[in-house]
Amino acid sequence: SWDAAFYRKDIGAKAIARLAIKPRVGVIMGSASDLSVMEGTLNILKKLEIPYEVTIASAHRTPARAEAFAATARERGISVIIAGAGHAAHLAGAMAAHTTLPVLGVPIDSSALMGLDSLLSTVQMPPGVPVATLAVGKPGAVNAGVLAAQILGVSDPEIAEKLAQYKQVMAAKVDNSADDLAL
Ligand code: RP5
Repeated sequence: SWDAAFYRKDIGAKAIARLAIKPRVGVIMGSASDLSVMEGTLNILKKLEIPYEVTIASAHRTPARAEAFAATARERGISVIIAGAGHAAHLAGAMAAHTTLPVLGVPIDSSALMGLDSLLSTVQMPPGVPVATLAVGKPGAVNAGVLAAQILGVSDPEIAEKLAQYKQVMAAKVDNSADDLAL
C-alpha cells in the first residue's frame, strides 16, 4: 500500500494511510521546498474536513514513484489529484498520463523565472490529456483545494454545504472591510 502521509480531522496530519477511512484527494509535490506553497492546499482541505493524502515525488528525480502515485490513486479511493511543481513542471502532466482521475496543477514560483516556466509547462498539455491549471504560487494552491472540494461537492452534499459556508465567510469579510472603510 502507498505510504503517503494522511490527514483526517480526528487524527491530524502526521498519521499514515493504513486506516479504514480513505483519502478523497491525493496531493503530490515535486520537492519538500514546494511545501510552503502547497500548504495553501492542505490548509483548505483541512478547513473543509476533506481527508487527503500528501507525498513528495518528482517527475524527473523519482519518476517511478510519481507514476505509482497516479496509477494506483483510484484504487486508494482518491477522486482528485493535485500536483504542485516548479521549474520545468511536468509533475501534473505525469499524473495525467497515468490516471483518468481529474488532475489539478499548481505551478510553483521556485525558479529564476518566478513560475512562468512552471505555468507554461503545466498548462500546455496536448489534446486528450488535460491538467486543470491553477494560478501560480500560493493563490493557485489555495484554489486547487477549493476546486477539488467543488468537484467532490457535485456528489457530496456535506462538502457542498461546507463550501457554501466557506464562501459566505469570505463574502462577509469583504462586506466588513467595506463597512470599515473610513473615507
Ligand atoms: C521542481 O523543481 C520542484 O517541484 C521544485 O519546485 C524544484 C526543485 O526544488 P529543489 O528540490 O531543488 O529545492 O522539481
